[in-house]
Amino acid sequence: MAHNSFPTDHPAIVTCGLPYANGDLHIGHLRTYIGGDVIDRALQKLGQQTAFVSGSDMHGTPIAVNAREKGVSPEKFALQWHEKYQNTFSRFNIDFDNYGHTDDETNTALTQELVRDLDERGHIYESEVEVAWDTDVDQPLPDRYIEGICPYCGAVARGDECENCGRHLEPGELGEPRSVLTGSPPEYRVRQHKFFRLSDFQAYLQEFIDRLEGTENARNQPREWIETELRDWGITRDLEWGIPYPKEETDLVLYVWVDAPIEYIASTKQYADRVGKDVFDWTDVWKQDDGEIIHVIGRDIIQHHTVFWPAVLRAVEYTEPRAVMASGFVNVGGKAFSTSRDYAIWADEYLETGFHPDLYRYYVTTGSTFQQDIEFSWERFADRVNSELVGTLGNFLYRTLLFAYRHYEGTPDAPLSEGIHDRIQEANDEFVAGINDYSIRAVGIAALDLARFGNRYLQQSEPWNLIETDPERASRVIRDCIQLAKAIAVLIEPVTPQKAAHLWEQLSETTSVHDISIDTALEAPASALEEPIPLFEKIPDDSIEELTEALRE
Ligand code: B3M
Ligand code: ZN
Repeated sequence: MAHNSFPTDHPAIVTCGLPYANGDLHIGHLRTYIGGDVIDRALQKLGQQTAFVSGSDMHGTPIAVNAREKGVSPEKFALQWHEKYQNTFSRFNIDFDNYGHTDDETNTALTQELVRDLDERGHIYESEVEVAWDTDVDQPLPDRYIEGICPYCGAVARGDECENCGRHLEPGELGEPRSVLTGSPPEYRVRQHKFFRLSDFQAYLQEFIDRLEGTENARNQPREWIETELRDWGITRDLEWGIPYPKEETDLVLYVWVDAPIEYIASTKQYADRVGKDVFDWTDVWKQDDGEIIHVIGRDIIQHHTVFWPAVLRAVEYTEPRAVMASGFVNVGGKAFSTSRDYAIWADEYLETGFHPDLYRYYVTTGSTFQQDIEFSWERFADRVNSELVGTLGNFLYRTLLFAYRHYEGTPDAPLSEGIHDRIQEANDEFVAGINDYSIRAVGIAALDLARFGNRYLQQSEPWNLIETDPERASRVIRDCIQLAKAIAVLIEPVTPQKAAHLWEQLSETTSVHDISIDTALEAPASALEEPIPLFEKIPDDSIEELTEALRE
């Protein structure tokens, strides 16, 4: 089943991996959310109906562990972070249509409904497992309560997941286990737990992975896991914090990775309830044979989104994901950010520098392909802002608008040159092709290349001389450049939405640059223009030195 190109007739849904409501977000985390926001905005520019949803991940042992350390309830602890995230996302212009959380009523009810459904359809069985127990404090040690050696790669890992090799781990798989509460080796006790028959879905998953779109890593990495034996998936935990298993026979809660992705559906439902079924029908996305679900995630959670999750969706007869876009990490000085060593640039810290959020959006979107890791340094940031945004984009726009304002008080009355029309059409085509390839980088590059082209065109045509020697030709060149400026605003909007809106205003456009389609890039510009102001400012060297110093470990 090959998918139709975007835009399609179905509504699409773009989701972002749910952040654990567990601590501050750094600019590395933001990469996934910016990526989701860019692809969502870009799809809309193609005329695709979309909803962009996510939510906070409130459950799981890390939150239970940290809340306990702070002496507050997990609920209160997680809700505080949830509120903080909403604020951070909006300050970075990450514009979700709905941002819920996994502990809210919609998700709790839907999760229980789907698990009951799985149970009734025979996809769940009960089995005895040996659960690690800390005898010093007399409590079970699920997931992150325990640390040990990953059986696949030998690195130190926590109970349910190895950060080093990205594998999901089942309880009991860790070598040399230790309790994170007391450091003691655990005792193992036999408990009854629920398992999802993942192994039944092997053949399905092998086909699914071949038709999955998105970034290559999301298709290639799981192949090995799907080809070899698929172990059934333990879906309950001995915890108090979580969504209760929906049958009274047990007091277990669901493993956090069961209810977390269901929030994608719950969040869509909340959005649909708010705007009304005639505007957005959530079942058109989630209960269709062929739907447009695009998951944007970090590369460390590929297995959950390409193995467990599609199997669950299949089991309850919901729509399978069309695409998974898995982002690389953001490294500083060649090293990953580390929350525990406070080695990170926090989202708040970035905002406190006074740099516009769109600058970072641009940096992280266009600096590498989405799936590659990207290196961040303040020097490199300043270099790219100064050369690409100030030197190329800002320079072209300011020169054009100032010339137009001074000599014509607006767009000169002249026809658009055919060559320029074609060049803009080419940029539009690159944008469309980029999106169909899930390349958000291509979107930013299409706009920047247009500015490069514009600068060359100005340089070669020299309208400042033509205005004396060939005024007709001069007006034509400036008319062309205003069209290029308009096209740049349209194309760059997904990447730098606020800056694009400022540019749109300077072009005296009265619509919203967010709502219009890419065809607008070729529509006639407004005739009267105000005096322009530069869109981007050069970052001085000394501010960068200070920031770099502050980041040293
Ligand atoms: N809460 C965060 C992570 O592991 C996790 C994602 C859930 S997405 C359904 O990166
Ligand atoms: Zn490992």
